[in-house]
Amino acid sequence: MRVVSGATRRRFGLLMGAGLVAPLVVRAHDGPHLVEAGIEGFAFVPCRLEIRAGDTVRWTNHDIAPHTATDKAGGWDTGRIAKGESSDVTYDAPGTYAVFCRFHPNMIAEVVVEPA
Ligand SMILES: [Cu+2]
Repeated sequence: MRVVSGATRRRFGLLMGAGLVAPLVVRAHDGPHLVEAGIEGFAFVPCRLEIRAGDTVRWTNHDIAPHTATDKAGGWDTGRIAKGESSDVTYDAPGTYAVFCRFHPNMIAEVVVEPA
């Protein structure tokens, strides 16, 4: 898994102002995508992502507290994501990943990676 930490999420205010929330992703086979996933109110929003192999998820923390998005099986980890920052993870291997926050283990989500 490729991880790029610390990318600043400059459009955060704009997107929140427009009231946009990262949707559940359902789409056809049309190449790799960048999928937005939020962390807010000590929760992953949405708490379930359905993507294709090769897609990248941009995990963005909208909380004041730092969070992580971490594979329960240990395969990948965003590392610490500060307020307003993002970490990109590219998912190459199909499978279902149980996700939690290392700082707040009660925060859980699921990433389902379908074959490309
Ligand atoms: Cu957390």
